[in-house]
Amino acid sequence: MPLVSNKVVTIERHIIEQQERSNGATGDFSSLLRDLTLAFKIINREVMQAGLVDALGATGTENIQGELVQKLDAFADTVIFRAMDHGGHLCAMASEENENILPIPKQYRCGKYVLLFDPLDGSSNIDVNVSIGTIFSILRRITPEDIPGEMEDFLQPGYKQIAAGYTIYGPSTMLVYTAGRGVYGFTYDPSVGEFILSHDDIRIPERGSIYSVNEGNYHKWDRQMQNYIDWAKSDIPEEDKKAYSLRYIGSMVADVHRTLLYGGVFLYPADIKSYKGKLRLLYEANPMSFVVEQAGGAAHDGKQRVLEIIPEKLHQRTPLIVGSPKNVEEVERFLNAG
Ligand code: FBP
Repeated sequence: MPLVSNKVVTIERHIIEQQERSNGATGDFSSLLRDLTLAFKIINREVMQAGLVDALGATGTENIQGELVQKLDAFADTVIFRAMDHGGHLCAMASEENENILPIPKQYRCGKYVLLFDPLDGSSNIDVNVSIGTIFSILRRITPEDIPGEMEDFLQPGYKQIAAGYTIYGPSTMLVYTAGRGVYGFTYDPSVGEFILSHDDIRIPERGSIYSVNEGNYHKWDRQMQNYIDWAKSDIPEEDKKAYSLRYIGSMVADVHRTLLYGGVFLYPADIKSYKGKLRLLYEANPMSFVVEQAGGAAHDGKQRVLEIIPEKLHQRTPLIVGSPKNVEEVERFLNAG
């Protein structure tokens, strides 16, 4: 089988090359990402054999979101923490599964970055073998160095992210990341245990004909959002518009990954039940918005650019409209119509 890329580049090599291009890089950041990649490989191994080992189902405990914690979610949460707590790069971490920020154990040095992560996104799909993923976001701390990280290090607007991305555990396992200079995709080759560059400098199509939303919530949306969805799925000859196709996996990582490659729009709007939307700003919306914007796309909450939202709480939620610039514009047009 011929190779897609004319050069075999591992993610570690790619990160170092990117760092070499950025002035003043210390290698600290590349080894941080290297440690994170190891965690993804361990989680991947567990996900791939989940049906064979006792990794499916729930732990019986509830997380801060009021959701039943899935065994694989708890496993991924622990693996990431353990892979990242002793490298000396981080001063604290925060995860969807934990109410408070996670301090670095006292025996380890505190570094200049904070890591936010959703250990396993799409948890409702874990037991039915549908694509799921891990999402991460990295910020530079704003509190003085060498002391434990604090809440304010996490409550920074999304445009301050220095890197973000996700790993999708699907038919193949891929890691997609940005460090603010474009978006790159790496496919995991278990036979050599490496993430290899397979999608160089990903650019989202300007416009797509796919919309992705849980239409089961239609009757909980406001009129403007209903109008957009009615328009999206209509043939309108006078506008030379064909009906868009609906695709919804129910794992944001997978739905946004498809949107990144095929174009279109993914939406999780606010509704009368969740008036702030469902998705979490800091470790779901911000990292995915940074990736999509870096690929030429757009991400809004219906009023403003997601990456400009000033966070107030660690687990705050936000409505999300993310995808091709032309499609996000269309949604905004309907939302701003009287
Ligand atoms: P978690 O699985 O990490 O809690 O994420 C939330 C999520 O599963 C997203 O991945 C997905 O887009 C959304 O919730 C699905 O929600 P719904 O079932 O309401 O459509």
